[in-house]
Amino acid sequence: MSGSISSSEVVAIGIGSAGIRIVSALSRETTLVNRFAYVTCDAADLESAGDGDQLVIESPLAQKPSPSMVRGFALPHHDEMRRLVRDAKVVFVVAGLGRATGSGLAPVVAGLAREAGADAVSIAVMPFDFEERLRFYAGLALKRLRSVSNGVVVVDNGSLFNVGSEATLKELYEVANKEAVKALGSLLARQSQDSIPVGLNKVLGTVAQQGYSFLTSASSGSVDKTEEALSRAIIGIGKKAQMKDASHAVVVLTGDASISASETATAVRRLGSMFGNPNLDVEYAVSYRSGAGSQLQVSVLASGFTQTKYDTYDPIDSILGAKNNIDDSLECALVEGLGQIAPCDQ
Ligand SMILES: Nc1nc2c(ncn2[C@@H]2O[C@H](COP(=O)(O)OP(=O)(O)OP(=O)(O)O)[C@@H](O)[C@H]2O)c(=O)[nH]1
Ligand SMILES: [Mg+2]
Repeated sequence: MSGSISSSEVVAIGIGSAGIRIVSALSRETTLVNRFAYVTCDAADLESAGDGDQLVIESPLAQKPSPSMVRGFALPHHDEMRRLVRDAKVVFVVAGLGRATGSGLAPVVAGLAREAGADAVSIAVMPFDFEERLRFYAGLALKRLRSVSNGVVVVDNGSLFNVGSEATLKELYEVANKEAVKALGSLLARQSQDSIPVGLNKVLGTVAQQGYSFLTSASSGSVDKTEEALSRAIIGIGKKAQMKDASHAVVVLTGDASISASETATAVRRLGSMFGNPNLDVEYAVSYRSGAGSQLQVSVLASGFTQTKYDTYDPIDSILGAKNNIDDSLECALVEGLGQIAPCDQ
């Protein structure tokens, strides 16, 4: 990992529909990232895009492509993608996995960022539990991302609760994005009067552990708000990984100016026992927000999870194990003879 980092060299790139929505919202929240870019196969995704560079990779097909087909279409655009990461020290690559664009391109962009000398931190939004048919590609893409990135942070749509089952998908996305962006924004905050930030180097040090990191958050306004928000924030991790595998964590408390030193100390102390690892290495940060009322928001970034439920999303992997190279053999699917096919309107 790099030494001290100046903020002008931190880039966040949103890929595909989910990635673009999250990075657009993050561009209004973070004070640490100052270059943003958006990459997609679907120009409609850019309607929501914030400021920053935009790259549309046109699909020559009418049918829905697969992730490897998207990688094929993107081959002529590698130089444009390299331009997006030029001079970056750290590149955050944000994508929802399981469909074509994010699964196909997030590993390409992370790989190019690393080749260009940057630290690549990928933020992978994993499918909701009801999106079972997306699991296969999501599992493959996650493994690919892990192999090309310095660190992979999982934001698990499946661990969301507090959302009524009658909510529409759009409402679910909005809730998920608000949580993810609040958590990311509080991690990626610069020193200011109203925050004691964790600092980019500690975030990088936390995610650069073996395996995967999870980013979660929750809030509470009860009398026991620190305890309650903490346990609600991390409960979802236990559904996808072994809690005790956590080796490093960063906890950010966001609330009004009344967050006390003892609340912070409680959070730091409790986290190790909640994960079942008394040696958990915990960093913490506090962010004061006016208008937070009595609500305390807790964001937790925990790392060191070498085995996750996502390992089983690719069923072939459980059979072949290390010998499984299915996605490598489909690295880029080029649609042969496409140039010769006459368009239908002739
Ligand atoms: N949290 C969150 N998840 C989303 C959002 N949009 C999509 N997802 C999830 O992200 C995963 C990938 O979906 P998309 O981002 O729509 O897919 P894409 O990368 O644009 O791929 P294609 O449109 O098929 O080319 C799925 O599991 C979606 O449920 C969003 O705004 N927020
Ligand atoms: Mg899309």
